[in-house]
This record gives sequence, structure tokens and C-alpha cells, in this order.
Amino acid sequence: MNSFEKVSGESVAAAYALAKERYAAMGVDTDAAIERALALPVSLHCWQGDDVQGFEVQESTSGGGIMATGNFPGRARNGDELRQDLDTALKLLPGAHRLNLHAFYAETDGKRVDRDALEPAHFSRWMDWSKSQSVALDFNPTFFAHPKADDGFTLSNADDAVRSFWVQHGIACRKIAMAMAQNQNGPCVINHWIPDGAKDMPADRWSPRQRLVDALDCMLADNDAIDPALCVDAVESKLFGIGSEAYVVGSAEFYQAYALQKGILYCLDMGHFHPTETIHDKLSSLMQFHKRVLMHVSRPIRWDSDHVVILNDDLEAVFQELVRGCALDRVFVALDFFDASINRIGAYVTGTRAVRKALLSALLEPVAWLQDLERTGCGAEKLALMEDLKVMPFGAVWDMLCEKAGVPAGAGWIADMQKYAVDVQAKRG
Ligand code: RNT
Ligand code: ZN
Repeated sequence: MNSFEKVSGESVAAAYALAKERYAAMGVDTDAAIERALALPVSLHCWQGDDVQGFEVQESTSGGGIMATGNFPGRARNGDELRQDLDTALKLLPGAHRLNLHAFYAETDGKRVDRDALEPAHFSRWMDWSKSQSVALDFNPTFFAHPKADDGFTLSNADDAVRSFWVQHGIACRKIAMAMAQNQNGPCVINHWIPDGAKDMPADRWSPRQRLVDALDCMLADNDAIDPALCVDAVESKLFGIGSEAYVVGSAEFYQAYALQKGILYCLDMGHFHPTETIHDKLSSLMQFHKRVLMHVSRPIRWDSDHVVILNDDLEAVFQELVRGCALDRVFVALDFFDASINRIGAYVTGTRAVRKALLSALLEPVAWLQDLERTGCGAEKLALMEDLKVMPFGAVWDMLCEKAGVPAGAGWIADMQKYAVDVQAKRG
């Protein structure tokens, strides 16, 4: 019978010694690559733990078109359970992490508090957790799953009262992000994503976009208590959604231009482009003009399906671009996937480890050599070297990275996931 036994430290060290030599022969310092790969913060999204449901007292509605499919037992039902799950996942994850919260994960002690009235106090438990775990927080207003989002329009709604409700929500959230930043003595990235769009051919594409500009301007103008170095605003574009197949107000062009004009971050979600369109080629264009970007790491299958991220070509290409362009310091990496059909700790760990694997793999490239071959017309040599890099002993370096971070190497973490499923998740209603 196979079992998910832990790999011994000796066998990790022995394999690493050989791998280190192979990489050194190409001029790559594996120790330095491990150190750099561990240092980049990856922002863990709280919403994988509860299938994007949130803790609100009010009846949640469908508005917004994002939905996790599946019914695997063990979903976190409140803040304590979600934090317990995150602690468990973090123990199995190598490297630096942040936690990305959504506004509807406020804890209001059974009181109904509408989105425009949210305050930092409703996140005090999250902020206490953040301090105790030394995990900084990022934040998102929740412009979906609310009666005022049911007609598919929030910040671009034609109704002044509805639009201003959402502007107030954004303003309230920026104050919360500011409080989080102060609590952690460092920036909190606040990402604004709205679902606004139309199911079928709009007769007027212009007015909602004009209204969105005005609403965002209004939201971002409320700056009395805001330090832009601490409350780092981002805007996330999308191509289509469930119920917004024909038109999305906040498209890529819209937010690329808006973010640039306002000096805020543009957020690229890997699932928010055409089905075969990937984001790695966009980075060296956008980043000529945008000083920094936010990335939502996700995995679309045929559509924006938010599957658990795996180490595939798309993911590797993104980190290769960032490393080759010396742009790692200019990107905020956040996760955005949700699968309710498998163990949720397993989803967190598989997806988050895949991201750091891609990062490490990119850091193990002999970039200067590849670029030199290209510059000097040695195209066949460059292509052949790129192919050979794929079968270098990467796994041995990855295992050492895990070992150095004090988390199980290889597939050893799966046994911990299984134990937690029995000891904790199975007992949830
Ligand atoms: C939706 C966007 C957005 C959400 C989260 C929950 O298409 O990708 O980022 O997934 O805010
Ligand atoms: Zn996203």
C-alpha cells in the first residue's frame, strides 16, 4: 500500500547536493534561489475555505455571478473555523504569506451590519489573528452577493441611491484597509472588483462606464484618513461572467487606463481574458507604464472557472517573465481560486505550493545565458537549453526549500491534510 510518508531530511539533503552541483555548472546558485523564492509574499485568499460564502447575517443573494461548485464536507462556517483552517494550511506552506480578506467576512456578533456601515472594529478578530501569526492582511470590498447587486450593476448602477450605497461601501472598506495597514505596520492592498455587466447585447455601453469613472473617482477622493503608501488601491478587470456574457463595464482597457491615470494598481486575474489568452506576455507591456501590478493567480478551464492552481505552463511563464524582467519587487501576488468539491486544505496547499514552485523554477533559470544566446543569434542553442531546463533536478531543490522552511517536503503534507479532515473537518455540521 502506498502512503504519504514524510521524506527524510537525509534523503532531501543527498538529492539536493547533486542538484546543486548541476545548477552550479550552469552558473545558477540554488541556495540564493531558495532564499529569494521563500521571501516573496503570496496572499492567501480566505474565500477558498468557505466557498466564497462570507459570514453575513443578512440573506445572501446570488448577485455577482461567482460561485463555487461542489459539496465536500468540512466547509468553515465562521471566523474561528476559517482561522483554524488557515493556520493548518500555513503550517504546510513554505515561505512568506499574507491573508486576503473580503468585506463580507466581517464578524458582527450576530448583528446585521450593512456593507456601507462596516468599520475596522468588525475585523478586530482578523487583525488580532494577523498580529499573532505575523501574517499581514490584504482586503477587498464585496460588491456582490447582496440585494443591491441583484440587477447586475453596483458602482455603475443607473440608480443614484444604489450607486451611492456602493460608493459608501468602498469608502468604508478603504478605512478598514487603512486600519489593517496600521495594525501591521505596512501596506494593505485593497482590490476593487465589481461584477457589473449585461447578459445580452447592451444598447448603451457608454453610460455605465461613464458612471463607473465618476463613482470610482468619488470613492477614491475620500482621502482624509487615507495614506496611499499604506492603503494600496487596485482595480480588477474582467472579460465576462455568468450573467454578464455580453458586456462587462470594468473591462481590461477600462481599468488599465483608469489605474494609470489615477496612479493606482491594475489587477490582472489569469482567468479574466479570452479562453486561450494568457497574461505573461502582457507584463512587459503593462509594466513599462504601471510601476506595480496586482496579480490574481487562478486557473481557468475553458472559462473563468477558478480551478485550483497547478504548476502548468501558464503559471511558469508568468514567473519566468517576472524574474527575467527583474520585476518581482513590483508585483503583488494574490491567489484567487475556489473548489468546493475537494478537501479545502488540500486545495489551499496544492495551489499555493504550485505558485511557489513556479517562482523557484523561474529563479533557477540561467537567465543571462539564455538572453546572451538570443542576442548572439544562437536560436537553436537557446531553444535546446530551454528544453533541457525542463528536466533538470528541480524537485530536489524544491524539497530543500520545504526543508529549510520547516514544512514537509514532497507529498508528505497530504497525511497532515487527511488527519485534519478526520480530527477537525469531519466533526463540522
Ligand atoms: C471575480 C474576481 C474576484 C473574485 C474575488 C472573490 O471574477 O476574480 O477577484 O474572485 O474577489
Ligand atoms: Zn480575481
